[in-house]
Amino acid sequence: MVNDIHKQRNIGISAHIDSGKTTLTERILYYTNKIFAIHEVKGKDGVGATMDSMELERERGITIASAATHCEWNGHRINIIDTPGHVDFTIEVERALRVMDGAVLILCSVGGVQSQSITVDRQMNRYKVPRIAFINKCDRSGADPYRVVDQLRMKLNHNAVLLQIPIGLEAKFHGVVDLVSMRALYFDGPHGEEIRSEDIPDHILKDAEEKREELLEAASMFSDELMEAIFDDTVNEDLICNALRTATLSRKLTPVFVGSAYKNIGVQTVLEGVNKYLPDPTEVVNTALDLDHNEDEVTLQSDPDLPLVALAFKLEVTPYGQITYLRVYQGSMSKGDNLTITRTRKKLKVGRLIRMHAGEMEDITKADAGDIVALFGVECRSGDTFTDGELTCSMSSMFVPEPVISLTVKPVDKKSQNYMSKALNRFTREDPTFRSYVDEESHETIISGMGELHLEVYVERMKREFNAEVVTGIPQVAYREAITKMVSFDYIHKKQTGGSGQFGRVAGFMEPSDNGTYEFVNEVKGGSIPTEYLSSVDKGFQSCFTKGKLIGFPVLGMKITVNDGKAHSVDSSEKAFVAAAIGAFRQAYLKAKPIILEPVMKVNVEGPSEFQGNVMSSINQRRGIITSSTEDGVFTAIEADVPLAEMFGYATSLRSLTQGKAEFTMEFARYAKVPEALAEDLKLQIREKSKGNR
Ligand SMILES: Nc1nc2c(ncn2[C@@H]2O[C@H](COP(=O)(O)OP(=O)(O)OP(=O)(O)O)[C@@H](O)[C@H]2O)c(=O)[nH]1
Ligand SMILES: [Mg+2]
Repeated sequence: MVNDIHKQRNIGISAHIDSGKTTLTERILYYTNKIFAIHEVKGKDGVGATMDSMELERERGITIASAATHCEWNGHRINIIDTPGHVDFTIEVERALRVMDGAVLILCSVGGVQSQSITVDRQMNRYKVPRIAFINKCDRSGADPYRVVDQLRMKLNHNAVLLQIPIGLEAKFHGVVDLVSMRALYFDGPHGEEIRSEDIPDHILKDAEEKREELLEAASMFSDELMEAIFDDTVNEDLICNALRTATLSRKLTPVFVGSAYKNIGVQTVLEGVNKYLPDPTEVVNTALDLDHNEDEVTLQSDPDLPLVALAFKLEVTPYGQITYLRVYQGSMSKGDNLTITRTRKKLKVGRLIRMHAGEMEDITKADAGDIVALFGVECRSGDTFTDGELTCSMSSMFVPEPVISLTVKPVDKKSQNYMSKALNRFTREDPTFRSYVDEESHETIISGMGELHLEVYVERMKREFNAEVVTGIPQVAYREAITKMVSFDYIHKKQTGGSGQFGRVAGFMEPSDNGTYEFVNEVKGGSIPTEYLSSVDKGFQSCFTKGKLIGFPVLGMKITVNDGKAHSVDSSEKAFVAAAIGAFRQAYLKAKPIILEPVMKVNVEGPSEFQGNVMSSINQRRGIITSSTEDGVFTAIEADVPLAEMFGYATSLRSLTQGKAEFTMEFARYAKVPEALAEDLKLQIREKSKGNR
């Protein structure tokens, strides 16, 4: 096992759906001797790819949950997370990128930069992840990696530079020219495991030289040494690699590789690229908040001898215990160590420390800074920070998108009821974008998530993994409420008849928030509300957000300022101030002119240009606004913002409008006000429904 931290890589593999992430990972595992046979996603042998270990993933041929594995290549140890491409499972990409040091962005040589490539790229930017790009599927008809490089530049604003050019394309694609070594590489043997290096064939020598010039010019911007060597004609491979490494780490250049994972062409060179150009853990800045010192930001060092700081970024609840995926940022942890969870200050012992290989666990005894491992059998939440008790610090959390769609689920009998609650308990713990609650009025269980597929997968898993037979309702839009006016409140909660009484007065004002998040401002002077009760006031207000008074949907953030109040020396309590805040909220909320907000989706439709008119009118009919449309003579890509409420059943109508030749993807863009006329209808509908439930 390699122990040198400079030879450690943590990489995420992310991209648009179906671009070949799992297929690429399967090859990587094969070439690094982690697995001894290659199985295809949806392959004829019916086994399925290693990383798609869930039954449902194998059946559908899509990745649903991200999976971690590790391998060794050329003296480097590489931890890999293969993520799903479908937007409904975007949280899986989010948490992988949160903890990875580098990433491989895969693109399809035919589809190019697609809507989800843009989303994934944005996520990589959010966590400042340096990446290399791999243009896959060069064997497909219509493959044009050069066009994809242009799109990387134009659409994603990358300084994308080809490190390779393809030898042949489509059915004739059979190797790559490495522009750094100026050698032609072919991948022989039954699975491309034997690399044959030859002189560049004459017919592409000129192209290769031209592209190498471009590569040298781009790389030399990051190295004076290389620049000089170019003038003196003393360029060597090391100089180029060093310059490219500096450039990639600073995220100012994206090296581009080409190949075909399926046809086993070029995969090893991507692995080589991971080693050469992506950062080791010491080359990435990671910070935590020091709770002992005013939440000051401290930079963590990938040093195993310093106090431990680790982040739980994903968990899986199994019947035998919880698997908690951890990234160790500083220090080290060993089997038998005592750890502290910063949030709860709870202590726990490391029973089993493991390394994950898709669905399998391998026991280990120690993990050092820079590594990605898992704990088995401890209880914690996703996003928790672990320390060895020496530091009290917390790592910043990751971005969690709000659910946009909900569904009622009804168990068919008592037994299923039991199983269903077990399943929901597990899913909601594992996936922060999946929520479930019981509606107080209708007593129905409602699940909500990121899209139809997201909910469908969980309903299916309830049946398969938990034996819970459920009947589902029609998907509903997850509306939100938000106030639009500033209003003041002044409320006294008083119960002073008999026994110990309750007393609390809360005064202040509520106003719309600028950024949609909740903010609680304390401007109480002279202790009119004693400090110890302020958190109860805050808690009381927050408890009102789960169900707004307008249509009963959650309230989006607002700013609440409390500037006055009153307490009673005997009758005031935390409970009394929670109640006072709830009273104050009720007093002011409807006066603050709440409106209904609906999720608006970014919709992307791609298909043959002959159907452009049909597609556009289908979007217009759905209250959509077309934001861009690009056409290359054959294919048209249309981007639009469309309210989710109008998108149910769109797959079916698009199919019939375009003879099944167009595809669409959508993801949440923002909340927007529901037009007045529709809002009235909605209020009526919801009122009718709740009457029916009584
Ligand atoms: N022709 C061709 N097909 C490929 C290539 N790589 C992958 N595929 C096929 O593309 C399909 C999708 O591949 P996956 O590896 O599942 O793609 P993915 O990116 O993991 O998909 P999700 O995880 O669902 O987002 C499968 O049928 C693969 O066999 C390639 O290089 N060439
Ligand atoms: Mg996959």
